[in-house]
Amino acid sequence: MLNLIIFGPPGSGKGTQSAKIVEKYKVTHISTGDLLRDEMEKKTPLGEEVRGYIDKGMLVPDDIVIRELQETAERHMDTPGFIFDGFPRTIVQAEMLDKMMEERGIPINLVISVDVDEQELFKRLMGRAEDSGRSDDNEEIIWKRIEVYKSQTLPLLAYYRKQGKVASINGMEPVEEVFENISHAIDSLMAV
Ligand code: B4P
Repeated sequence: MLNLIIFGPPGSGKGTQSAKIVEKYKVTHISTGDLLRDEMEKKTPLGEEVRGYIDKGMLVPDDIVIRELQETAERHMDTPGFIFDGFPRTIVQAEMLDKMMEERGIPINLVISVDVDEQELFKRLMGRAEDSGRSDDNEEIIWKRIEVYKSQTLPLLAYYRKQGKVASINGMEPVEEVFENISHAIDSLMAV
């Protein structure tokens, strides 16, 4: 099984690259951002609770995100692999994911870390704001999301570096070049 995490700040291209990885490697895409936005669209009590965090650029509490993730992953255990997009975002989430995957004998193989500088992140997300309709794509909240990433999510890189699983990719290049470099990292892993 090929189990990947795509890791990076908001606007680094995680969603964009995940779609291409799914097409090429036939893994199952799980984006916690998408799962949470689905809940918001359904306007369920859970969706309204989630909106309170996302609209402020804050992380949704671990227990909610972990439950969503586990339920979705359980439904796809017959897959040739997973790409986790936007998950984990905290150490608690990472430890839970490691436990879930190791218990099944299907550990995470590779963490693809996509690096993009802050000004470029802001530019991309403001560009997307024009047609995304996403309530968290606006100037004030974009900066807040970048701050939250730096304080709560970035420390995870050290967690995965200790496990020797991180491939750093320059996300400043055009989409196709970023994908070529990601493919190279995955192919090298599969050749071992
Ligand atoms: P996400 O849905 O994960 O949103 P995101 O970080 O903004 O990334 P996304 O994948 O959408 O954008 P991408 O970089 O592909 O999370 C949203 C919110 O949900 C979080 O703030 C949080 O509140 C909550 N949440 C989600 N998961 C959570 C968790 N695990 N725990 C707690 N809370 C959680 O693309 C951005 C733009 O860049 C696009 O317009 C794209 O076209 C462009 N782009 C991409 N690659 C490019 C390139 N190489 N060159 C130029 N432009 C590029």
